[in-house]
Amino acid sequence: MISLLELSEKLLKEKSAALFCHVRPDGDTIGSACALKLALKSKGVNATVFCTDAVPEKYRFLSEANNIVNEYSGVFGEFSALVAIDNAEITRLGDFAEAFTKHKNTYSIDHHSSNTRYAKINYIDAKSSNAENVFALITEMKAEITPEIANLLALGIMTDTGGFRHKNVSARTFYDAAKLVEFGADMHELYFHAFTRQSKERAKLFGKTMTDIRYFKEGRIAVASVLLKDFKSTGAKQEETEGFIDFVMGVDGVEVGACVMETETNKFKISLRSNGTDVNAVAAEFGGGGHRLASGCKITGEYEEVIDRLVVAISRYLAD
Ligand SMILES: [Mn+2]
Repeated sequence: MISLLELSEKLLKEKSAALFCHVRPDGDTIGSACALKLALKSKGVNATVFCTDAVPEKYRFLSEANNIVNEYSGVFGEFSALVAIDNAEITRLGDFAEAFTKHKNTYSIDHHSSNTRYAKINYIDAKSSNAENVFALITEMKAEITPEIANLLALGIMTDTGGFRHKNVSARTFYDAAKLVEFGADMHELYFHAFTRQSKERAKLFGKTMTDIRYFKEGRIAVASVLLKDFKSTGAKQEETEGFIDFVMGVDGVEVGACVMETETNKFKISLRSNGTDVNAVAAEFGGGGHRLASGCKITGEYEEVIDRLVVAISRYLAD
């Protein structure tokens, strides 16, 4: 793998860079891409952030998040470099994946251990968030860490660690967070927007979903389901299910939690969490992936059949 120093030197020699968030963007991909954009611009590299999907409402309090481009009719050949940020697989770039594949100078900066090394230059370090990788990179670039950049990076760390609650949190995570506070990150404001505030519609969907959690294997597996009809009856949006899975993991006795979301009729996007069981392996059985304790996949089929297949797969990896 390329070193941080080499990566920094190479990027700073670029004339311009298109940075790509992943589909259904989260705080980490948005925060780390926008932070890198600002740092590159401060060093004379023209940069723009792209994302196939719209930025969720809750991240729009960060002004830079509103500059992310969702649709582009131009040719990416205009950019000397294309950089994927927090994308474990090329398909995570959505509509921009094809342009990325065709470009001759591509980078990937990511923290997923499952990263498929689809770019020409890959910098993959399995930290708790990709924002920590970008923080290290910006520091290496000797770009000024403004309060705005600090806020964007802190958002990435905060959201990918579930508010410093996930098992991926280490002392290193807090060192980085502490440094970002020194650079001006406002943890209270970030936490409020990322985790506390919600729409009335989301509050309603949350209540309904948690009332109907299904338990399997003596309660060791918990499945929260959000079906199309639930979105319809509450008015909540799909992006608003973020955080549901963390609540499920707090139920006594639960070792593996799943949030099964119907995205189109009979198409389900599944988020998996565990406190030890290898859910990366479970997700891989359905063509998905992620981390050992947090992963995801997609399964197509009738709802009950999907639940059956999922529970059978999880059960195989549960400890005896
Ligand atoms: Mn991430």
